[in-house]
Amino acid sequence: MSRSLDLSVYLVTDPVLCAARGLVETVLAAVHGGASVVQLRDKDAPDAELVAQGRALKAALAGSGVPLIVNDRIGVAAAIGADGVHVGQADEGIAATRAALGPGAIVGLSIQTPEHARATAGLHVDYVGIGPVFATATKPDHAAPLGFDGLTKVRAATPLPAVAIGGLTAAHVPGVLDAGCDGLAIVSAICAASDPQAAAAAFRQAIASHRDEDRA
Ligand code: TZP
Ligand code: MG
Repeated sequence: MSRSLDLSVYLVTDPVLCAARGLVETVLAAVHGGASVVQLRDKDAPDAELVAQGRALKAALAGSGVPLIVNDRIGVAAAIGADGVHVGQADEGIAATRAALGPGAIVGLSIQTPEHARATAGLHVDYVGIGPVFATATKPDHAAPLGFDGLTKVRAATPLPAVAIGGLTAAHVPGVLDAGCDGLAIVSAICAASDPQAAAAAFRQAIASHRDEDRA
């Protein structure tokens, strides 16, 4: 990876939960609050629509230093000129993803088990997303929740940077960081918040406080 990646507050967008405020407005509010990565995730939108949304997001994020990552769709990520792509176990393999986007792209991979974590050895992946930590309505087809114990075990099985995902609120920051993760990936606790900027800031603040406690 050619740049340093701050996974602390990793915002994942949802088309329904961002609809009231608007996708770009919700993302910008979250970034002003301290979101450090943005993933554009929409399982249903046609490619052309997602490309248009991604281009608008990329323009809005210009100069912020916050990378834009596209969920699943490599061709869409390439068309947007996004910073990277996030794929799951059932998506295109990492080698093909990397070949399509090049060595400088950020490539993230969802993992659910210690076996998945160990299987990342030798793959050119920049970070893993581990989850779900808790059950969540945001991803109806999610695997069995890991809880913090399961999260700790999966996280321990790979040295890659890692974000946790699934049912997370700012109250879960200590548990996620103590499990060894580098950040939290969040959909509803930011996108559905009445104030996404304040919600992102609450995650940021909780992470800073917990890191300070660890240093004390
Ligand atoms: N992958 C595992 S859980 C999940 C994804 C995309 C959704 C997390 O959403 P929320 O609203 O933060 O629980
Ligand atoms: Mg996927």
